[in-house]
Amino acid sequence: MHTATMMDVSGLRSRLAAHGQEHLLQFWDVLTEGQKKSLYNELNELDLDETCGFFKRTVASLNEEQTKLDERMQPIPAEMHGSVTRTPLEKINDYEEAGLREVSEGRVGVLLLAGGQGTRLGVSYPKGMYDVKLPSGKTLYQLQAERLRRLQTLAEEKFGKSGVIPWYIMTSEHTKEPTMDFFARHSYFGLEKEDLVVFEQGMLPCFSFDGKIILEQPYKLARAPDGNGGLYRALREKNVLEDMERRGIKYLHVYCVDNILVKMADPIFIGYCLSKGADCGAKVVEKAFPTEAVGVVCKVDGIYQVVEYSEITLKTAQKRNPDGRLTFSAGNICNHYFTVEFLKNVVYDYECSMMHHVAKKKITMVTPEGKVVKPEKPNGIKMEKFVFDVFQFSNTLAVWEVIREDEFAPLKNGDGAEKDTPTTCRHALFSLHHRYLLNAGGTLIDSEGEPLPLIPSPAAAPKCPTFENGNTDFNYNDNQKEMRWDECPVVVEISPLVSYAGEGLDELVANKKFTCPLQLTDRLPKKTEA
Ligand code: UD2
Repeated sequence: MHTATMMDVSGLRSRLAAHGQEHLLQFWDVLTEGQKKSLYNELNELDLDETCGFFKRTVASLNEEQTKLDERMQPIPAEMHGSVTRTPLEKINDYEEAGLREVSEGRVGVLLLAGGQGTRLGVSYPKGMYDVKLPSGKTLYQLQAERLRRLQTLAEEKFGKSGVIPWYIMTSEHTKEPTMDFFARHSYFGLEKEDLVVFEQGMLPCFSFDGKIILEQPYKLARAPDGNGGLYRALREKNVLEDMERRGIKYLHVYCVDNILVKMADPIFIGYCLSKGADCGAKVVEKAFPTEAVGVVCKVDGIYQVVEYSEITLKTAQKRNPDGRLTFSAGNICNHYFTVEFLKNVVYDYECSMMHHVAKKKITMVTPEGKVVKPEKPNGIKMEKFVFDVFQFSNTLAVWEVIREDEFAPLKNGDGAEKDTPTTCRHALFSLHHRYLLNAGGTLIDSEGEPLPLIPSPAAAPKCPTFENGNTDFNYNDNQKEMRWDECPVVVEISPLVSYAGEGLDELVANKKFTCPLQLTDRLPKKTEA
């Protein structure tokens, strides 16, 4: 009773009506007092001008842009971007050294985009907590934390100075608490608690196609995170840039959570961007096929930009050069470099002018009869900004092409899907670590003592163990289970605490033979044969 009298419902009703949103109070009379209070507060705090303005602007741009965009797109010329495969090793070493120097000086930070809802993977917890069933049972968050620790050590060993790489983690309403609890439960995986800065991005109401905000419950709006480009607003509103400045951070590696091979604060990428005097950078891989779900780095009206896979037409995605290669082949892998100076400009001067993109989604909603339904086809839109949309404000964008097998294996779908699953991620990591082992002079052998080929044929397939519930007992026979050859050709896992990217393995593995499964932890491996 008391609460209801405090609420100016008729004032709220007329403000909603002025924006065509009066339906949001359609269940008012049947709500409990608690529900009324909750809905009233939610609506009262909503900036209706801004939110409805976003919707109008987003939809208007959608109607005019689509076909025209295709005509305005141009590929980036090959000579305009660097590539691991076209750069001499000495040069790559120079880049790496420059990057490591910055790490040792404490001028490099990493920022993880972890506010997504992971709908495709179908888990209710943050993706970073996912265990892809490596022999060690390590989650994506743990792998990332350990790569940071190792990189700090490498920089210190090289330059005699220990710089800390602070880890900024952007979460959202759904992912913040579980992420923080997870790290606390695991003692921050050996990192210092104060070097982890977890902050939350904004949420926006979802709209029906005709511009009505959707109710998820009779007393609650349907809301979704405002896209990974919500980063810029969050950096401002949560004072994150101040934290970076206080720590003396000048360069930031921004990446998405689900790439099991991600090279945290990759010193080569940082060194390359530094050498170009870039304010922004993007890592790319050559697109595998026209409809691969990666954006393409290109020029639009002469300005560097990423055109997202959801916004490129099939015709343009399929376009080929005379040599048969895809015209738009620079596939974005959501690994970006920014100078903090550039971010300051974006956050304070340009963020407001960045447009939202439309994602048509199935949004849980309440019917006029008050029934909560999960629609079977898209019934509304989520508005999202994209992290790479700031490239348009860059003076110098550096594009660095890397080898897919070394650096890109995202976890998007559950097992059973065709690609980007826990199995493909595991496989990619084993395969990379097998190459690290070979490069360091080690050999993997089968039960007959024959070397395992790098790319095994069905006939050469070993029987592979599975690792349930983080089981780290490597009794091969006990765990043995037949799997398809291409699911599990080799099982080699090298702890990031032992090696960040293949370095430092010689003394452990040179001239030695190993059988699968092999796990190199910070201790000497168990299965060694002279
Ligand atoms: C992203 C890239 C795409 C390609 C692909 C490679 C964008 C917009 N698209 O597409 O071009 O590089 O990755 O894997 O970057 N996230 C948030 N807040 C949100 C939404 C997402 O933090 O509101 C995070 C999410 O947790 C993830 C990252 O952004 O770490 C990318 O999100 P996604 O997996 O939904 O992106 P995807 O695969 O559509």
